[in-house]
Amino acid sequence: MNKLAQKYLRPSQIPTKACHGCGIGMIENWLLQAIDELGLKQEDVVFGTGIGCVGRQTFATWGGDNFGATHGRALAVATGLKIAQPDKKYLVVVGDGDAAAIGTSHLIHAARRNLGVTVVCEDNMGYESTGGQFSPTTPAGYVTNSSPYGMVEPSFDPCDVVKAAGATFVAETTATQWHQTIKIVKKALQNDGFSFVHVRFPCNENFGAYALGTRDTLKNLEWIWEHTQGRTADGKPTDFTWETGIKHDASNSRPEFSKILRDLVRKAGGTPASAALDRVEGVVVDD
Ligand SMILES: Cc1ncc(C[n+]2csc(CCOP(=O)(O)OP(=O)(O)O)c2C)c(N)n1
Ligand code: SF4
Repeated sequence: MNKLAQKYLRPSQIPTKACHGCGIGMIENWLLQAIDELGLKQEDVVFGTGIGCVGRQTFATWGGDNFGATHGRALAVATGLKIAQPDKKYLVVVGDGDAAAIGTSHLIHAARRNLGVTVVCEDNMGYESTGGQFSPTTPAGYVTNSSPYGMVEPSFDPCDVVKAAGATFVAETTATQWHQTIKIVKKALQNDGFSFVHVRFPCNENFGAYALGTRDTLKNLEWIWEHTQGRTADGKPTDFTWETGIKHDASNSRPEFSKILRDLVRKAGGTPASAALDRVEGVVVDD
């Protein structure tokens, strides 16, 4: 186990049950690096997960507080937690089937409210835990288990959607961009409001096998890298290009949602946080 895993994760949850060469563990390691470089401790961060491979492989791996929920609902849970414990950092990892499809309504409204969470959408370009069906981020024309003649729908960009909804930090990166990803996650976590980080990664088992015809990790990574560069390894233009990097940075430019609610409670003469929790026996909240 590496030093960061020892420092931050639960030994009983490591190694995960992810397929060989899956990018999920690599991205989790980079999240830990970002957390570590910011000097955050286990007790400073609450780790939330959606469902699917991304959720299942990372659920309860964090050594501090964890929660999990079905698609979209991790943000509903995070909203309650942020209101109750505003000083923690909330890191929520979800799949593309969550952020770009079944959970999108929660995502849009968390962005609109500028809820103080960092959502990392780990995008393997399909519903992989359920057998490799296409999702809204599957590139047009690519074969999946449920699109044997190629994906007929145009691709959907969750970054555009959360930016339009009001997210204060939006960035896109891939599992081939280690330094960039850590830098972006650090910036995302330093925003008091809603941060969205879209990270594409290889699912060798399904997307790789169906769309690219290979389960080889390096070939899958190379395909992603080529599409960030717009060129194949032998110099030909790729069929499309993903622009990566920070897409929108208005960090700390407008009030965070739970703060608005606390201010409102004060204005109404109440006591923030305890106002929401005073009917729950045994809960003591300092604000
Ligand atoms: C609200 C809701 N709808 C449907 C499901 C069923 N479901 C579980 S995993 C999954 C696919 C997940 O795809 P994605 O979010 O892309 O994650 P991946 O498995 O690819 O990492 C679905 C549809 C669910 N858990 N919750
Ligand atoms: S099915 Fe794909 S995304 Fe899921 S654990 Fe295996 S390689 Fe990773």
